[in-house]
Amino acid sequence: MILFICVLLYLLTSTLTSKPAAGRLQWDPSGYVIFCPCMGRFGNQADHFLGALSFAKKINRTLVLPPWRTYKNVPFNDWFKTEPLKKFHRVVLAEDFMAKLAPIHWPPGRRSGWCWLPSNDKDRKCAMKEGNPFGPFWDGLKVDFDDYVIYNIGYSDTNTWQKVYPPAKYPVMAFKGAPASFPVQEEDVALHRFLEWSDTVEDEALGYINKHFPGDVFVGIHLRNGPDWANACEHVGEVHSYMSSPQCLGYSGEVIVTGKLCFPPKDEILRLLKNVVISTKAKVVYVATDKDPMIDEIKEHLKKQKVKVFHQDPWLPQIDLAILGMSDQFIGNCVSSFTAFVARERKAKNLPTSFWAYS
Ligand code: GFB
Repeated sequence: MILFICVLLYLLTSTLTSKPAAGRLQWDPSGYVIFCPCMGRFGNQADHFLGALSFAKKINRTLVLPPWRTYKNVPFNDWFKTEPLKKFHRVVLAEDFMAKLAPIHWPPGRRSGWCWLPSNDKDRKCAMKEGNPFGPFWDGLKVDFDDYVIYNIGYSDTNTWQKVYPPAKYPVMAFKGAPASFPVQEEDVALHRFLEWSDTVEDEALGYINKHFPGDVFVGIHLRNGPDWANACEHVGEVHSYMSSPQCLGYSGEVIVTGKLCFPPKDEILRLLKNVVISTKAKVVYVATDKDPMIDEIKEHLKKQKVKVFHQDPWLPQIDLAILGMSDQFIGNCVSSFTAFVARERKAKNLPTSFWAYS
């Protein structure tokens, strides 16, 4: 009898002190999508992320939120909140997935890497971890692959994905790259409203604004003018779509991408900026750039308008992005996905954006 009471008491107290079910991660029988954001830098990765989010929703699998990739893996929630994404679809942080779910449901020995390869490719091997950033990305999550799945289905053909790869047989789709196209598809642009900056990024951006120009109307500009960009713009030629150009030229590809749109000349930058400063009655210009902030030229050209010009080289490019997103008017580079990130965020908040050499 005493033993029975002791067991009963133990069971009762352990139930009362255990964590609530809501805090535990439950395995999703509908399966998971995880991918390496391995193409390009942050702007490219963000485009791909939105496409992957849309894909995961369409095939009804939980999206594992991958770390962003710089020279290292940066946990997704260092830069973005996870809760707003859950209003759109089921998501779980990669670090939680690996720590709590993978050891039981996707253990070593049962991990396949997924690669798209053309059907006529004779050497059909999926080199999931070959090269940088592929190897370091998966190493960061402590994932090795035992096998691979080669597919040849387009990401928009979601019915086929569900039919061919049922979750009971394929619980985790671990893609070598994002299951999405670049740039982000037109219908997925609006998903950006679920991407909200983490408190760390937002506080730092607001902290800068409040310290340097609190309450002032300000124009944010993005000058993408480093040597890699100059080089990329040399290849524009006579194309109808180049990198993120659909964000201003549209997705139908009717208009040609000009060299000026890609690498706007300084006189165009000064001309448009002056017009915008005058029309918005801005007191401040905030310059974000990867190379030349044109501070002296801007100050000289806007002498009469008496604007103050600010530029920092923040330790995180995301601080520039967040500040640009908060500006009263933003002017960016139509071909750059760094600009595209800001433009999408502003569209979601109903804030205006203009592009250099585009009217
Ligand atoms: O973001 P992203 O993919 O945009 O890559 P693009 C550009 C990177 O350059 C950013 C830095 O992620 C930043 O690290 N950068 C560019 C900036 N502009 C700024 C800025 O205003 N402020 C700060 N702080 N950093 C593509 C690349 O870049 O350009 C491709 O993703 C390729 O890999 C292509 O290099 C030519 O779409 O502009």
